[in-house]
Amino acid sequence: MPRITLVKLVDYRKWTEELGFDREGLIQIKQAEIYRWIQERAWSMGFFAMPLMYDHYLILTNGISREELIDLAEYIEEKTPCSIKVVSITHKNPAIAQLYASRILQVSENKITYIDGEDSVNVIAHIDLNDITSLINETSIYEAYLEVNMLLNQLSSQIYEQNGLVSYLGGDNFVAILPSENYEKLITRIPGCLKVGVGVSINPREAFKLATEALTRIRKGYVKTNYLIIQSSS
Ligand SMILES: Nc1nc2c(ncn2[C@@H]2O[C@H](COP(=O)(O)OP(=O)(O)O)[C@@H](O)[C@H]2O)c(=O)[nH]1
Ligand SMILES: [Mg+2]
Repeated sequence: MPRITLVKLVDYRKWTEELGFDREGLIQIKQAEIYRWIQERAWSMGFFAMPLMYDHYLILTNGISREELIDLAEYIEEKTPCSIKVVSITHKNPAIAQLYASRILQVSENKITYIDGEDSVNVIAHIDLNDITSLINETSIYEAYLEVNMLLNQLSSQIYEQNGLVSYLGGDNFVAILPSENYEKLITRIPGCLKVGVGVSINPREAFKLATEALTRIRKGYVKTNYLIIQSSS
């Protein structure tokens, strides 16, 4: 099962309001910095952070110990203008894990909640739209951006209904965190205009690497389908 860690920046709104009206550029700069720090630390530990709303982050943290979670939380808190609350939990369905984590963030007084579980496989899909470059050349950058937004909307709703989570990576690339069981059927239902590289590993960073490798193989035409799954050999 994947382990997700949800990080909430507490009193973020209060911090934004204290900046006065001439603030939006400063907020954007701070958000980019916070995301960078969280991703840098998460990636160096073999994890991957998905920004959700920028005052909440979802980090794939399979294998993190209670002590490592405390260290990570202390590091993030040092780097943010507000205090934080974190919840770390496993569930075979990432969508359910984040539901539990969201409730716990709401009701618990604890700064750090670590729930023991079975940290097993992560199933990560690196998803890419076919030929965005031609679409940009034939229409315009803004119309291509609208298309990517529409697809992100459709895909994230479809995958959430099947217990997975999707986030935007930039360009025409998305990442999906899929359920650790029966994910093959879900993958085959993804629209044919998308290429879906899937990596399966205990380690989130390794799963992402395999997903990107699978996507590259599809791009190069090594497979006839719009998806490819690569399992970790270790
Ligand atoms: N975040 C991320 N973006 C990528 C990656 N590969 C490509 N892109 C983005 O996608 C754009 C289009 O690249 P690609 O999908 O290969 O070309 P296409 O065949 O014309 O869709 C690039 O300009 C990047 O912005 C990747 O691995 N990660
Ligand atoms: Mg593409």
